[in-house]
Amino acid sequence: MRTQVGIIGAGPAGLLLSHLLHLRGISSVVLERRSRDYVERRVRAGVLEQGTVDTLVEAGVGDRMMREGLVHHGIELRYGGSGHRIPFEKLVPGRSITVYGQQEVVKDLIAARLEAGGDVRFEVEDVAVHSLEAEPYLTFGGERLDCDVIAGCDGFHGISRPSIPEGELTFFEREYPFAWLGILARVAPSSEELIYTRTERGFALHSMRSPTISRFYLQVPPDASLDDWPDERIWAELRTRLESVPGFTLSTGEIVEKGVTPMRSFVAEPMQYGRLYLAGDAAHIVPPTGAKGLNLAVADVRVLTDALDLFFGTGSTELLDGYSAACLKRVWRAQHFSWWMTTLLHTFESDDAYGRRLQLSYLDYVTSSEAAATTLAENYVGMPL
Ligand code: RFL
Ligand code: PHB
Repeated sequence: MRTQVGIIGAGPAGLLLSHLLHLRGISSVVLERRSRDYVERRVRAGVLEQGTVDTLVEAGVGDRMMREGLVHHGIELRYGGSGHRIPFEKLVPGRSITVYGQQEVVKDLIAARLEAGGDVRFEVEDVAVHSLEAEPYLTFGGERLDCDVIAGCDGFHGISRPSIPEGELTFFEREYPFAWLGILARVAPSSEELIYTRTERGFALHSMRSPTISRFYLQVPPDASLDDWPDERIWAELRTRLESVPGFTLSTGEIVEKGVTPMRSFVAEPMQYGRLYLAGDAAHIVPPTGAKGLNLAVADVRVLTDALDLFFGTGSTELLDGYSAACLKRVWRAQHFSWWMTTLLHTFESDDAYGRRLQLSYLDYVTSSEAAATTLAENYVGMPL
């Protein structure tokens, strides 16, 4: 078997890359370890930057998102007994975010790939990469796929990054002493916009998926087990943290999904080796507080598509050679923003009284100074692509 680009992973990065390449007349095969049903049900991100929305619309896969996505023009920061709105329409005019589940993006992309006759293979076993320096190929389940280029879009736990010889990559990493417990519930959102809450008991986030489905996250200890979090305890804790301002009542409902996510910052540099190019979570991870992971994956894929287009069109490797450097500028901005939002809003056990005062001082600054609020707003809606 032969294709131009062998893509490992059918997450947002791999699927979007395959679709964008198809639009430029470049062939690809996507190899995914899990089943189609599994990847379409995996509940993850929900906030799409303007640039992500524009990319999906331009690629012709944005129709359902435009119908069902919720456009938001602000978020609330809640702490110290009051709520403060960060108004995007005033601070970053013309830019907004769209709340639309990552698994809906994945469903739309899979449908578009299959409709166009794309080759997306699910439940593929033992994917391995070979001969990365010269004529690369992939093997899987006893088969061999020759290609010109391999795209490692297989997420943080994939095989692409670890296949790069030791010493070729530098890793930058930070772990956080907490995790997020996330739930999806059949209940109308109690707020029109997202609420990021800092309390002395920890962080809480009120998000949503639709007018009838809400999404919530709680800061929990890093080793938290779902067994310790029956539904009643989750609602009680969400109530305590989110009902920290007068007049706000949290509506509760049936919990339909629960999960615990560790929090990590990670970057591998460079994001390429020989003919292998890493994109999305395979190359970098951010804690979800800044809502940047999916958006970074989309930005990487845009850069890679242009580079591959030039390569297959003219034979020039100029853009491919600069792929990692081009992506890492945006990656590091998002790394800083995500780290900053995380340290601003979570409680750290190691925090002394001094550390807490610093946090509250910065929250006061961000919610009272237009300059500081604009910094938050322009990063949150996404720096221009
Ligand atoms: P993915 O989505 O992890 O997809 C990788 C795919 O590769 C497959 N795979 C393999 N396939 C073949 N062979 C192997 N050996 C393989 N190993 C792995 C996997 O099965 C999978 O299908 O990576 P991708 O495409 O780079 O996309 C990245 C995003 O998924 C991720 O950054 C976001 O979900 C992060 N994230 C958020 N990002 C946002 O932009 N906004 C948000 O609001 C947001 N919230 C979140 C998040 C992530 C979360 N979790 C659970 C990590 C909230 C949470 C709770
Ligand atoms: C989500 O809706 O899943 C979500 C929203 C904002 C975040 C993280 C996750 O910062």
